[in-house]
Amino acid sequence: MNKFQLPSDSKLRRPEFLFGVATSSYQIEGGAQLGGRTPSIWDTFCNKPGAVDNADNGDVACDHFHLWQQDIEMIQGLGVDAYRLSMAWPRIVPHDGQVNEEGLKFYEQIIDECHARGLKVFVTLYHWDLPQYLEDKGGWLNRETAYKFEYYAQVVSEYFGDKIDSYATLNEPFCASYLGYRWGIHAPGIKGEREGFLSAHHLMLAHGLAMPHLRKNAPNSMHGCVFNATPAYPLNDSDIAAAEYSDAEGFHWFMDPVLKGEYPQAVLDRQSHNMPMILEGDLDIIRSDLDFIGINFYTRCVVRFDENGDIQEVPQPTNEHTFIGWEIYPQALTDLLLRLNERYDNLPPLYITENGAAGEDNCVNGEVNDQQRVMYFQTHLEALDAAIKAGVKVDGYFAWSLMDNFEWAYGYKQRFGIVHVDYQTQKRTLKQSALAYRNMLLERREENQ
Ligand code: IFM
Repeated sequence: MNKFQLPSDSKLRRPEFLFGVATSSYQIEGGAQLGGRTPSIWDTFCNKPGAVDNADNGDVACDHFHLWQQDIEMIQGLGVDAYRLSMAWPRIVPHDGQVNEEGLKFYEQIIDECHARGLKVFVTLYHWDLPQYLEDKGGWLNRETAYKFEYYAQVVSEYFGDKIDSYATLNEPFCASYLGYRWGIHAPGIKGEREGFLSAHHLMLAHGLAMPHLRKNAPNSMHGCVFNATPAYPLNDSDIAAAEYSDAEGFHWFMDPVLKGEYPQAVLDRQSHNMPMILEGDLDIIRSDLDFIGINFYTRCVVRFDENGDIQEVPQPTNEHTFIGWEIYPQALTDLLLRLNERYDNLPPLYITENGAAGEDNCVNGEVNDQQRVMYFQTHLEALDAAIKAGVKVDGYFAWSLMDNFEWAYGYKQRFGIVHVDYQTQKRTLKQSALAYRNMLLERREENQ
């Protein structure tokens, strides 16, 4: 298939529906010691023996630090409407309280180039590269970090204002807290149940503290927050409560305080011994009216209660999986969006800010035949369309990722790009999925002209 097919009545054909591609700073930039940037927790984590597959790191990554211009030209060539990127906090505030003009300028040239090429710019302020100097003082376990983030958000929004079309405070606070501070598989590599929930609360507090600055400094931009959700399904009828709880801890825990001003009771009860100190007024800060919510969706999970009453994930080996081991189950995207729509009365418009598949892609004679990814996108676009037709307001979709990049603890082996990167030469090659995306978008553009 050399083009994603959208049926004639597809809601994704509307000209106002936005298509894009997404990346994040640490995963693509490289230039780790250039332009005044100081280390982030990921630079430190990558140096820990055994932390990252193959001892890979983001020192060079896709060398976007030098190749940004050609990369933006390539993005424009895909026919997308928008580019979602993140800013590296330690490039902008490399030392406590000290702003790096060069870091701001680095992103300014990228934003200007995108605009000159007709691309909207969606910026995420925090995609996990916390400055190491803050981790040295406790990182997200220290309440102060939330106020440091407020300062950083203020600096960025004062400088760029409405020039950034869309601001997201955080990307996937689930990963930043649970993977980083609860299970220790992401930076900074801390393991502790209490630490997981404490860091989560401070991240959400950081979101809430940043919001008024974003509103004030960029009154015409959109403001939101991005959550990942892996919806749970019960293995048997007796496991329905297990699936409900899995969702509660997995994503209601992050979305409820923002949209409802409260944490889900089921988690407060089950994890009462691990609960953080929630100060009076914190939930008023976190609760915020958003212009959009970003949803990152990749897969689902099937769960059951084990003999101890603990929730256990049950692999589904008969279904197809991507190279990273995630089940392909597009129906879960439709189900998730419908469930969110039902749960929150005040749900703002949604964007699918990430969706994609990992492969072990090889470039052979200048071609990358990533058929599984092509099918993945095709079926997920259909699942998204079904949710929109059933009444969920979704305004855009971003493919994860523009190009192969540093996939955190998996290093460079897991390739999520629609564009292949040869890390020896930094050559970019459009995979079949990129061509299918481009052909669909060009056709849609012609139709809408
Ligand atoms: O690569 C990551 C991204 O940084 C955050 N969301 C999930 C992606 C795939 O694991």
